[in-house]
Amino acid sequence: MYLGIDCSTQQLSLQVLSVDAGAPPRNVWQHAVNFDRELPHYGTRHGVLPSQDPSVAAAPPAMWAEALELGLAALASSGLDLSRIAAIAGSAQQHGTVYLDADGGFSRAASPIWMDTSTSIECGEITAALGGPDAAAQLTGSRVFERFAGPQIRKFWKQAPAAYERTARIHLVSSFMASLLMDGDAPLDPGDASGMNLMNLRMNEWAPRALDATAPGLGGRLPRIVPSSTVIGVLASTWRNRFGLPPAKIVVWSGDNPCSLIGTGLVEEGDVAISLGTSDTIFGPMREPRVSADGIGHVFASPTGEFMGITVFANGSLARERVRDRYGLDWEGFSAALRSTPPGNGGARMLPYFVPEITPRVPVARVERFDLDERDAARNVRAVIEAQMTAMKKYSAWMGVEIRTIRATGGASANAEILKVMAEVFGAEVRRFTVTNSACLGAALRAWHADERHGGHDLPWTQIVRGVAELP
Ligand code: ADP
Ligand code: XUL
Repeated sequence: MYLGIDCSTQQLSLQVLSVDAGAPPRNVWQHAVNFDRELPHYGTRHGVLPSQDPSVAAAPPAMWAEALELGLAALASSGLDLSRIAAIAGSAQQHGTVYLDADGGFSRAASPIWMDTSTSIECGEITAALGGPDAAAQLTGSRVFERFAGPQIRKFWKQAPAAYERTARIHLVSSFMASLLMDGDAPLDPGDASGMNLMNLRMNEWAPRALDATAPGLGGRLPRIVPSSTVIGVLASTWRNRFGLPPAKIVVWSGDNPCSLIGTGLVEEGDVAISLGTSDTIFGPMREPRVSADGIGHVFASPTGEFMGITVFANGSLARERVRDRYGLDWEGFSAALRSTPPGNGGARMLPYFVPEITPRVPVARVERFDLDERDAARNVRAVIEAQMTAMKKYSAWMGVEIRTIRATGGASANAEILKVMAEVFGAEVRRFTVTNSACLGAALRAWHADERHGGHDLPWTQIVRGVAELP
């Protein structure tokens, strides 16, 4: 059995796959720990700490650690034969940084996360030092973006130099969580490390020029980078003793988007997937790193050893929920509104930037309506969805993939009416995955792949995803 864990913006999910000879893996158990509801003492809203400054978004890393305890406690009482768990891999929201001192305590209490947009000045400084936006993108796979780890680290060094000095290790959420499992110092995989503006994308190693452009003495504070299929340790005895868990192998964690690539079965260039989660993302595999010429989107390393193109939208589920709540609807009412309005919405349109937007870059939240009456609930519902889908189509063209089929995943992919608008806007077939949490599934599949590899069997990725992360 293989355990996948996904530490996302709003919750920690766990999933166990059972792999029996000759048959595709079966999902035998799953569980989720919602941060706001189950860990209310941290005071987060949608997993984020309230902030006076709308450009600042942070979360308490201690909350993620406590969620891991709750998740493993649930696993302990699942009734599964835990001794069968051979390996554990994980997925985490990308870009968030965790700062530890030499004793393993937090040298920064709150971790900036991917929704933070407060580092425009640092982005400019790093870009200039790297020789301009295109040079930065060619080196790291992306122009310098506010939420990426590099600019966030630079801001911390500038604003709190003493605390930076005290920091012995700067983890991403993924390597922080893996460190907790093995009670050690976990490395990063290239997929998550490509969300930092610090890694040489073609070499999968830290880029000295980018480190120098970011903060002094940074190289010694970063984890190592190891291939995505690496076994990095075993489950620490503290967890084994507390929860009756076996000495399972710990596989290096990755970002939620690289894990989703595997969890949607996208192991060869061709199709794309759209994840409608807290953020909306559109992504697909790439054999070669074709960096976006117009600075939209990113190229990340894929867990398969190749690459992935991705464009990220901050106004995903939270924007849909804002419109839903504004008109006192539930998801059923939201769907009914989509059914009752025509494609094109009779010309009524919305720019739905309820929070600062990543794609296109909108630094200050603002919502605008065109030929759209704010009191008209149904048209507002259609306007937000059509705006999201139109932006996704426009800003994914750089990936150069002819989109014929879209694999839909994420919480909102449960909504058939939203997927209908997606199909209309893209002029493509949209296929819903039965698994909505493809990041967690992808993590569990990565655990299987790495375990086989560790045992000397290099299973092809097409075999890993067959029958479980495939289109029905
Ligand atoms: P994350 O990116 O944090 O992992 P999920 O992929 O789990 O998020 O998606 C959670 C979101 O899914 C919720 O915030 C909610 O807005 C949305 N959601 C759940 N059910 C529906 C539905 N029927 N229609 C639209 N959105 C939904
Ligand atoms: C990716 C991104 C988000 C986070 C949170 O670049 O910012 O998708 O990974 O899910």
